[in-house]
Amino acid sequence: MANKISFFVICTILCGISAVLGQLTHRKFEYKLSFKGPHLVQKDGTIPFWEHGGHAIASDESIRITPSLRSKKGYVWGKNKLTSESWEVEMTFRVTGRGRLGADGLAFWYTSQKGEEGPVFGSSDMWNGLAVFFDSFDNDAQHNNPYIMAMTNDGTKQYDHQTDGSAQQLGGCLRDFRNKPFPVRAKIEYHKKALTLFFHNGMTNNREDYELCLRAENVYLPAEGYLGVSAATGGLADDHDVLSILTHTLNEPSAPGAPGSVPEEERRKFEQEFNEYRDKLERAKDDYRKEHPDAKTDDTEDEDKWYESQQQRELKQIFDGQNMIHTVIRDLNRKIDEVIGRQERTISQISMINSGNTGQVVQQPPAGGNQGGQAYVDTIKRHEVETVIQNGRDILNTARDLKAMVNSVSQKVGQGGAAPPSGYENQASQHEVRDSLVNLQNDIKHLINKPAAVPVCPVIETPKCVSSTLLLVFLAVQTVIFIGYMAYKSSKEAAAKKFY
Ligand code: MAN
Ligand code: CA
Ligand code: CA
Repeated sequence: MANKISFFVICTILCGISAVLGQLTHRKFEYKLSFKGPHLVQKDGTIPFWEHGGHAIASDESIRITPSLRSKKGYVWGKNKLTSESWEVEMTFRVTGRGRLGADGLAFWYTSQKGEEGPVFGSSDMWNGLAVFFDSFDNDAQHNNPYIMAMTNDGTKQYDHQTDGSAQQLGGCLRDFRNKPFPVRAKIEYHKKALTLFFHNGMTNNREDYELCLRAENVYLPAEGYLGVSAATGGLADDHDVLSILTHTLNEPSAPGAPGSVPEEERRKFEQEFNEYRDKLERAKDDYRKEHPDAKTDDTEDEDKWYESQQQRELKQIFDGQNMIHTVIRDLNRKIDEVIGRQERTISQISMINSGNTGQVVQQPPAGGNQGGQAYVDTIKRHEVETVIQNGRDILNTARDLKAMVNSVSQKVGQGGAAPPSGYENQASQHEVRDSLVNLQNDIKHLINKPAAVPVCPVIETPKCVSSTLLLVFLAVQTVIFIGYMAYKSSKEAAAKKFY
């Protein structure tokens, strides 16, 4: 059912189009009378179907008819003749210059003979055919340039450059075509002996932004002609660049023998053939359906199955995008879970170590992979540091006491040498020394026992402790002095006994 409806719709549209076409002229692009970039020139610098000369320079994108240098003339001419009665030429170009004023302008030609380098915008005067001038410079000082004008010539008239040909024109319009943001365009249409000139001012890039510049009826141009463009500079100069020339011939479809028109008899024959083929196809389809009732219906009947709508496409894109976001978020979630797990494991290990080895410096690999980084160092706590410092102070004080005691012992030894003491004094001294030694012994014991209760000195810098070696040295010195003193005493006593 759907295909029948669409068939009727198509038929109706086709009938409508053919009815309209019956009234319209047939437009045919003439590639041999056109040029357009890119790749405008061939390797040898020539333009297919065109020839250029004078100061014209062809590049890939455009033909520079004149550079913006003084007194230059250039041109480009089609090699082939335009032979159609009606035609349309669209010329895209730029006229650019740094000065507020530029000169002299550019001309489009349709002439029975190709022009040569000459005085009229770079081409020959006394032409036979049509010229359209884009006259930049106001030679007659009428403040009416840049100006676009059409002028026909039967080969007898000389263009009046000094008056800008104002008395010779077929028609025209005052339009500025210099230094526009986009290329400017002119569409020259010659149809049914009427000349129409449209102009696009290059302020937009929209190809359709044409406005009417002139229209003239009963214009009789040569039946055949060459297309050309020329330009000239004088005391002032502009770059004159032509980007393209696109030529179409215009033919009446009803005209017998007109290219593109189909005779009525042939049209009927084609239509009949088309109907026969269409009926045949429908019959073949019906037969197939009867033979294969289980077969899937022809999908072509339901175009929706084959094509997705714009809305469906957008929804699909949104769905795909959201799917991607979802996947990424899921991955992130997984990674965060991993990291949290590792952190928890590490924290529990640290707290275990802390509770089991209080005050010890613990080296532990960090959680969450800090591979290659610094080793983890457990820090000693403040109260532990204070205990260590206090111990150091105690040791220092004890050492001072020890020193004082040693000093007093040595003093006493010195006194003994100078004047031998009495027996009572000797005994008191011996007691004193013994007491001191007992005190010293206790102190040392105290010192030895005390560090066992406090933390081991950490690796980090702490106040200096008195080492056990130093203590032993002190002890040894003390013992030697004591033994020496005792020996001295006993020798003195022996001497005294001898004396008594
Ligand atoms: C000079 C002459 C003129 C020309 C202007 C502008 O005055 O060469 O012919 O039109 O410069 O270029
Ligand atoms: Ca002029
Ligand atoms: Ca003027």
